[in-house]
Amino acid sequence: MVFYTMLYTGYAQAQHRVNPDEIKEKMQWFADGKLGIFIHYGIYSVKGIDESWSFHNKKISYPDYMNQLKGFTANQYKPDELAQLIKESGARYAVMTTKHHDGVALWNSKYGPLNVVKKTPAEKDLLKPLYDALRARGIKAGAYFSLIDWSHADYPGFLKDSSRYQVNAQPAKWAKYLTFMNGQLDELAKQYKPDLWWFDGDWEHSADEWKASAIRQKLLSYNPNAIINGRLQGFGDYDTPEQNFPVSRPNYKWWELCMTINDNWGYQPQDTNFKTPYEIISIFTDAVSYGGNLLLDIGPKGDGSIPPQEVNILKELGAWNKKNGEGVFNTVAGMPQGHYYGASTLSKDSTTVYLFVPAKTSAPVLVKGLKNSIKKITVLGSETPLNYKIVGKISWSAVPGLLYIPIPENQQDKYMSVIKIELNGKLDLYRGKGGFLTNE
Ligand code: FHN
Repeated sequence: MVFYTMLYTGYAQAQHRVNPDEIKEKMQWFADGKLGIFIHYGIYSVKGIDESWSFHNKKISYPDYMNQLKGFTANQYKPDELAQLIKESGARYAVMTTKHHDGVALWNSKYGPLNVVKKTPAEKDLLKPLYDALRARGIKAGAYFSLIDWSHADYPGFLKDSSRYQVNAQPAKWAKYLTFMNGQLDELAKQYKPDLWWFDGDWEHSADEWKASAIRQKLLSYNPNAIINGRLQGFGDYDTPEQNFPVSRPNYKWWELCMTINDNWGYQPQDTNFKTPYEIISIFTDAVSYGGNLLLDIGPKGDGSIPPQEVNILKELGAWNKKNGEGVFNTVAGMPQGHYYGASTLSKDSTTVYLFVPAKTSAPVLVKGLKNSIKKITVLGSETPLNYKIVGKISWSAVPGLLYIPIPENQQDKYMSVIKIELNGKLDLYRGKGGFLTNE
């Protein structure tokens, strides 16, 4: 189970400094894309221990942690197959760890010796072939980058109960670290041109200390359309709840839930607590119904191969997306709570509602407060129109009746059926309290 001894400090809840109106065009592919695959790959998968945190939290000594460099072969790392699997899952983007808090870069950085090309038997750049393979398949390429670098001598943080120095006491040392870190960001920007930057670890310092605004400006000067996640002390483009599913709709316009496929980010052989395809599909559709994305994490083994359970889940998710993707990709958030007890989405022109119905539903599905007349109702994957019934409509009242839709067993999906309700006109909902003579 992922457990961070170090609690996030007061720096964690930075206010958004970016005006949504100014970024909405570049955010469109992200808003439409809905599903990303997160890849936590690093030397921590050699022993199968917590990424970076294991030495930080003193579960293992720093030298023992770094000994994993010697066993990191990546000899089964097959970027083309990985990109193909990501394509098959239906994901529209992928985010690869370029460097975690342990400071081990997955490319041949000229800033410092700590990278897999110089220090491991893998001796190769792990980013370029993956990004090429993703882009060849039309998948956007994202770079996870830890602002924290617990290995770097000029970085203050190291072990959970020790720090090398205080930033305000040694500003020149901190400036040296920022030069190093920005040098690596320049390398990544120039060599790999990420479509999305996924920062992590901003909680250890303030926006001023990181010079977060300058980082944002710099990255946008390389690529004005690059998207920056919300872990840059307020200078990012979208919110990133982690593991915890929001129960009410997040306020910010764009958001993405990042979540492990089992209980850990990186590969850990003892962790077989995989989420089932149904659980993942229901979490995914719930996120989309709230106007968000899912960034589903996988953890390759030390040799780079993907654990078979993860391959299976991505394939099942992909098969579901292939049949039901119309209700998810390129849609917008669904009806407000109260109209349907489940996840829903809308077509962008809001003339179609999609309802997500868990498998093996025997009772008819109920929709409340739908004022529109209905053109047609189908289950995705079938052309046969469904019968439906409007119950309790009072002829002289403006309040709509209840819509009941039975779903024949032979049309139900094995995980989650998607009911497509085509409306006459744009969705029009009754939001009142059941007033007798009025519309309220
Ligand atoms: O500390 C990391 C953790 O190891 C993992 O990388 C996750 C992914 O979002 N981010 C950090 C904690 O928020």
